[in-house]
Amino acid sequence: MHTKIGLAAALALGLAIPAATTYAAYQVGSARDDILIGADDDNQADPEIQPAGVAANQSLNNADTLIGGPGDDILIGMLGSDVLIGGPGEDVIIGGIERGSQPNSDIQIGDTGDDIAIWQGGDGSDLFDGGQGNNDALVFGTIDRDSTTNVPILSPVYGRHAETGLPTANVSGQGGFCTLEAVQDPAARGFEFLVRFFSKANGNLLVTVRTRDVEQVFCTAEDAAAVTFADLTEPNPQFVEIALDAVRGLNSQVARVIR
Ligand SMILES: [Ca+2]
Ligand SMILES: [Ca+2]
Ligand SMILES: [Ca+2]
Repeated sequence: MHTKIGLAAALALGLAIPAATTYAAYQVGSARDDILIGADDDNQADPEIQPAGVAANQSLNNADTLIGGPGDDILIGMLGSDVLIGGPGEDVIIGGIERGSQPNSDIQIGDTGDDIAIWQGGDGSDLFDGGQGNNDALVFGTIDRDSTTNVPILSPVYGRHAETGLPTANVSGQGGFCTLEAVQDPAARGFEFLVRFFSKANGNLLVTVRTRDVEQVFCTAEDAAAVTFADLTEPNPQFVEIALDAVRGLNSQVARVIR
C-alpha cells in the first residue's frame, strides 16, 4: 500500500522516490527529504496478526510510527492513532486523513526546525509538540486529497520542499472555527495550550488539539470565510482575523500551503 501510494504520488509529481526503510507499521526516512505515508496494514484483515476465529481485536487499528529523520520530510499517518516524528529539518506532519474513522488520535512531534502540522475535519483529537524552532505552526484546514486513495495531494513547489512537493489546504473556507485555552499547569500536563475546533453549523465542540512548543496556530473565523491566527508566544494569546496575504509575513511555508 505504501509503495503504491508513494509511487503514484511520485509519478504524479514527476519525482524520484527517496529511499526510506519500511517495516509493517514502522517507517524510517532517509537523510534526504522523504514522503512517508502510513501503511495502515496492522489491522484485523492481517491473518498473521488476527488469528482466524478470534473475536477480540489483536491489531494496532492501523497505527503507524513514521520517523522522518534529517531532511524536510512529509509525514502522513492516514488511518489509526499514529506517532509521527519529524526529526531535524522543516517537516510537514499530517496525522490523518481520517474522515471520522476511529481511533484517530495522533501524536505529532516536530523536533528541530520550523515544522507544520495540518489537521482537517474528521481527524481526531491530537497532540502537536513542535520541539525546537521559532515558527512551529499548527494549521486547521481542509486538505486537498485524492478522492480515491484519500491521500493528500502534494503539489510541486520551488525551493524548500521541491523534492517532495507540499500539501495544500482550504483554511478560510472550512466549516469550523477555533478557540484557545492555556492549560493551568503545563509542566504537569506536558503541553501548554488546548486548541478547540467547533462546527460552524451547530456550534458543537468537535476536537481538541494539545500544543507544546508551538508558536503559531492558523484556523478559521467563526462568522466569516477568513483565516484566523494566534501567536502563542504572546502573554495572553487570542485568535485574530487576518488577511490571507498577511500569512506570508507570519510564516512563508504556511503561506504556500493554505488558502
Ligand atoms: Ca496509520
Ligand atoms: Ca525531518
Ligand atoms: Ca520544530
